[in-house]
Amino acid sequence: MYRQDTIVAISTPIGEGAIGIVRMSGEKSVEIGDKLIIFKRGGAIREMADYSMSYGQVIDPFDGQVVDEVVVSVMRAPRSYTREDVVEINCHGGIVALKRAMDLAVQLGARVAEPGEFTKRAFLNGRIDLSQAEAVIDVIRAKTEAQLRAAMQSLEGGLSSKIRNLRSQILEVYAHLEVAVDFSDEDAGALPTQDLIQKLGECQKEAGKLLADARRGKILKEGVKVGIVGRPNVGKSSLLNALLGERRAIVTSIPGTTRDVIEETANIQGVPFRLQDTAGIRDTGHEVEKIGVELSLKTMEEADVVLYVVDGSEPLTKEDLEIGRKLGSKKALVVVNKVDLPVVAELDQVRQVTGERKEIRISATKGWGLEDVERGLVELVFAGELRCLDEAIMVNARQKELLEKAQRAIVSGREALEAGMSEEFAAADVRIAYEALGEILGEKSGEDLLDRIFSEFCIGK
Ligand SMILES: Nc1nc2c(ncn2[C@@H]2O[C@H](COP(=O)(O)OP(=O)(O)OP(=O)(O)O)[C@@H](O)[C@H]2O)c(=O)[nH]1
Ligand SMILES: [Mg+2]
Repeated sequence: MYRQDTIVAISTPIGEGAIGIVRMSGEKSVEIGDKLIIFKRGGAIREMADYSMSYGQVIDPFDGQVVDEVVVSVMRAPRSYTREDVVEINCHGGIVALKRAMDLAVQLGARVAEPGEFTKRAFLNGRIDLSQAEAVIDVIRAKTEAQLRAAMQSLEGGLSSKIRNLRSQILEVYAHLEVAVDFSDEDAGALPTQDLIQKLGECQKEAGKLLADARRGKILKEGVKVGIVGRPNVGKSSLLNALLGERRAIVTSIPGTTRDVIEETANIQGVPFRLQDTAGIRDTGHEVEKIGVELSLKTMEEADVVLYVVDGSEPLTKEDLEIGRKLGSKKALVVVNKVDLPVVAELDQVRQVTGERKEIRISATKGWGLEDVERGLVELVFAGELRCLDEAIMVNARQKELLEKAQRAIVSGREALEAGMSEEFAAADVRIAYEALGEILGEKSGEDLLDRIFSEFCIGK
């Protein structure tokens, strides 16, 4: 259960830095801080105003040695991250001083915090709900601005308020259904079944929209896997480098240069595209290259989108066409490279295997056509709905499962009513939906669930 003890952690990354922060939260943090820190101008943390800072030294109270020069701030309950008394000690960012300050706080009665325990306390003390607490991880891990925006929306309660709205609509339906069950013969003010069916239809739509926004959030978070494939020497690695704007992969005129899959993320219109350069696909007796080719085929299979690269400056080979055929039903762009040289490849034959897929002519070395490739990728993945990315929400696996459960229960409740079954059945379904949404907000969450969620956090958060 929730412990009232005082926790301490180094809240900044471990390593050299300009400053490093030791953070304490709990009833005794001011008292412990006062035993640990001496201010140059006298005074003590207990005398400091809320949200103010003071300059002092961390002194080892057991041997009187100066540990570090520090700036201390204090935020008292309930106006703090955890809603408890919080003391933050800004040390010089060296690991030895930070560790020593933390160890001393422990010797004076604090306990080393578990990962995410500060945020867990913020949740347990009612400052944020569970979906907001979970958003903190997404904010920390955001790799692009669009990701950050979506995560911040959840942190600020965007997801919670949508869930709460949906939940209150569901509650209304539930109340009417219960009235109908309890007072079946009288007119007790329950809405007609037809109205309830309609209301559940609206809830279903709302849940569907949340799930669609969540799918976009997932793309923002995990990125789009793009497999760059083709036969050896067509310029796959050159294309990777050109899209990244740096020399990441080795490029040579020797076919079979790339052996391993090289993945780098490019930020295209705010969306992370995980570009995967692969070994050129061909029949080969060379053992290392053979493994590379197997990896290429696997990458192609697992990609969300494929960039199928051919060399426009040379006649096609049977490998080119074989790879084209392997695209199957994959989303892909046909990239004709090396168009700075005369185009001699029989592109008609390519089109026969690639069908309707868009063809883009580029020169990876001259940087021609790269924007077309980027635009093509975005169009292929979002089919013109990139605008909707602003409405993307970050939903983790746990939240998604619960949303889907609620959605299923709403559908089943509506169907029960439509089939003319007794209101009891619909009421049971609607109740399941209501509870599933409550779980997203963290109502009635058991200790193991909380442990699992917060253990993903970094220490000191
Ligand atoms: N003229 C011209 N040459 C290019 C272009 N793109 C790549 N090349 C050259 O083609 C050769 C092969 O390029 P890579 O990028 O290594 O080709 P790859 O497809 O990664 O080859 P593997 O790793 O062997 O499968 C190099 O000599 C590049 O300089 C281009 O747009 N124009
Ligand atoms: Mg290569």
